[in-house]
Amino acid sequence: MEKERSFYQRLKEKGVSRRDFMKYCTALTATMGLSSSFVPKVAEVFAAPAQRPPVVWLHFAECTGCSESLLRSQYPYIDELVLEVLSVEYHETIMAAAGHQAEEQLHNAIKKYEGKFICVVEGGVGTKYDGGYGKVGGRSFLEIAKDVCPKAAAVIAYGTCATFGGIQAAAPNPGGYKGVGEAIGIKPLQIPGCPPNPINLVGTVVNYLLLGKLPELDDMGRPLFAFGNTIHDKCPRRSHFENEEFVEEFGSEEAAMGYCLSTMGCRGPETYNNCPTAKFNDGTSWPVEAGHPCIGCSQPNFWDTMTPFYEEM
Ligand code: FSX
Ligand code: SF4
Ligand code: F3S
Repeated sequence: MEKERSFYQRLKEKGVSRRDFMKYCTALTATMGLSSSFVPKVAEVFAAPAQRPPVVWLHFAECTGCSESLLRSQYPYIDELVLEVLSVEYHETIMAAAGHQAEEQLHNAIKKYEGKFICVVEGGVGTKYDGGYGKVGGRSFLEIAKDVCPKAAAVIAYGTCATFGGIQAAAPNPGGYKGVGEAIGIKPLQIPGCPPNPINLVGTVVNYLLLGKLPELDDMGRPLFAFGNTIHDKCPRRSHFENEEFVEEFGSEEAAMGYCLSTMGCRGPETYNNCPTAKFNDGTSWPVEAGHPCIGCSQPNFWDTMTPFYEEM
């Protein structure tokens, strides 16, 4: 009770009402595919966490957009998520330590929590030339991944770079970049998207804390609650697609009327993700709603298979 009261007090100080927070929990519960009777339980995971799993967050080859998207998820505020729900032991972007001190923190965390920590991987892993195309602290991404991932209780590949290799794996891919699973021969839970939607990571973690297990996955290791449908399945422009009402030019009247973007290169029919329902920035909008075709950012090898983006397939 006391824990809970102080949680709501802290939220209030940040300008988040209890009602706003419950709204977030309702959206999160729906995204996770759970019935609304779970909303109070989901809220409790944040307000009075029973356990705080240690997390080691690795950065390999990427743009850091994945961390950025998480840092911009308004509820729960990142510090609440990081400090209250998870115990983040190592994360290069947000940790205060640098250099040798940071390296030491990584080694200590792995030793202390061996077999117990969640390893979140962001970024692709170079496999050619002994991983020579990317290093942190003198060790290649490949070496770090091989050392850290097998010691984790669970590995979450977050973002298209970590899941499928991403931009650095695009042709001609001189560094032999791959997703972390393929690079070191493991099967991580995969949350693709460039960037991925933070609600899908939060949903996965809350599922784990609430139900004591990871969510149900498809054959690529993606949570079904987020990747069970295509963009096209749930697209609000879908009726225009069926009526063959297409946008022929950006900025046109048809674009403003919300016509289908298939003619502008939309890859929604081939892309599995929950953007139409989860949306970004606290449910404000998502690419197709904002008038831009889906570029297929959560699909394997989309830089090679979905380009040129603005041409109809
Ligand atoms: Fe990749 Fe994440 Fe795209 Fe960027 O770090 S999925 S390039 S949004 O940031 O890995
Ligand atoms: Fe499908 Fe894209 Fe058209 Fe939406 S805009 S209906 S996802 S083709
Ligand atoms: Fe990516 Fe398409 Fe969603 S481009 S963010 S999967 S709408």
